[in-house]
Amino acid sequence: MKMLLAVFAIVLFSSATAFAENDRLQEQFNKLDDNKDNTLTQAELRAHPALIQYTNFYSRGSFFMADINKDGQVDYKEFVAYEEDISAE
Ligand SMILES: [Ca+2]
Ligand SMILES: [Ca+2]
Repeated sequence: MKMLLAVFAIVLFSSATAFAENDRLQEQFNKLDDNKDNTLTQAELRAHPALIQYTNFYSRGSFFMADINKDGQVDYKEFVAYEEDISAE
């Protein structure tokens, strides 16, 4: 029974962290998206150097790597995919 409780606690804890992580990314994305069109441009990223220094977008050329469909903008899906890909290392 103790074992079961421990497993349950771990499952609860990890889903809570995953949720918090998504929340954090969404918040970051919203702050960077100045014109609220749900996509990030290079200009928007450049306008927030203090914010992006804690993301994977800080390095040069990262914008082009994140822009999977090469439309010149990073949408939320691309943003999350890029952030999670690199921080999962
Ligand atoms: Ca935008
Ligand atoms: Ca794109």
